[in-house]
Amino acid sequence: MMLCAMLVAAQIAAAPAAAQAGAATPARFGTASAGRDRPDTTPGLARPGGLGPSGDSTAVDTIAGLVGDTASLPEPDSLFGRSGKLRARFLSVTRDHLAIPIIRRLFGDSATAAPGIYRLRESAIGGHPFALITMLPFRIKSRGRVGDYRVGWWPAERRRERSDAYANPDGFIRVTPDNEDTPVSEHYRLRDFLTHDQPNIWPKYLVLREALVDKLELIIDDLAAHGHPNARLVIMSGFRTPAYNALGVGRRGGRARDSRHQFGDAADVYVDDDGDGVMDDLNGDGRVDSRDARTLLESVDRVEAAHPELVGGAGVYRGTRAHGPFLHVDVRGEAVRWAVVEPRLTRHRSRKARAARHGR
Ligand SMILES: [Ca+2]
Ligand SMILES: [Ca+2]
Repeated sequence: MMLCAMLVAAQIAAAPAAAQAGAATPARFGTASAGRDRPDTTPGLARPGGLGPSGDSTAVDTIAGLVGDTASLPEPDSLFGRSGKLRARFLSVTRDHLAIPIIRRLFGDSATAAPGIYRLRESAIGGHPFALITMLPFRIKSRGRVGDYRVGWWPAERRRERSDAYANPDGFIRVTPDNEDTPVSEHYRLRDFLTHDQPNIWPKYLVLREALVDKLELIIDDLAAHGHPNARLVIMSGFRTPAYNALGVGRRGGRARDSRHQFGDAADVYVDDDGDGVMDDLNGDGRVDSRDARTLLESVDRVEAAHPELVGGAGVYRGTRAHGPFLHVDVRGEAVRWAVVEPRLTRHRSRKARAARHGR
């Protein structure tokens, strides 16, 4: 049976040569010390949910070299991630997914030629939508902006990076009103991870790592296996541009200067099945507090035990007037835990947080 060879190639930005030149630094993971990441409580909550119709509908293009047969389909993990629920792969010149034979076969070398979103028809592969998203190279940013969108400066642009995990991102995903509903996984779309600022500036630019998306899907799976089927895991804050993150750095804002949110591999999340905008009573004790975020943390612990390559930070946060309790989760490459919880738990938290800061 022949694979459907039609792709919708849309939102192709001009700068193909730049996409190939490749000045971006690969995000390698080594040691990293702990850092606290505080929430982004800006209104405009991004939520997973029903995926809207495709916003990309401009050019329909047939790219040579896409025709194959179903016998050549990959092992599920190679395309859909460890969760089996990824619906997009991000391509940069430093993370060459075209090295994966099936991606080269499906999308062809052309996908590296121009940043954009290359979509397979849903019937093409396992009945799922799937897209290859080619990023703009990091070096396209100029004077703290990409186009009209203000991003600021990443830590490694200003000073020596504390570790490889804090190198500059690979590149940017260009997000427009027409493509923001592009699924990146079964439960999440590009828009769910956008920084909550500059509402009238388009395109926006997004830094996002597949490993984070994969981990969030695995957490949803784990919750299902532990009494919380179809959990609605809401992203309160995903990617934060350094410019936006800087607004909350320090004691008052509580954000970490080197926050993982700037690297597209962190999200502040909570489960909100009842849709009231705050964490549900996950542990069933009749109250909504940081213990419910701890229940979510137990899920993260199990996911990391099963998938050590997805380890990262996890921080429990109590609710405030501005937001309910939530869990910070990231994939920084080193398991780190901290908590900012109710007063009666503070002493315990402080000890753990100190230990985490010292890399224990
Ligand atoms: Ca709720
Ligand atoms: Ca509870």
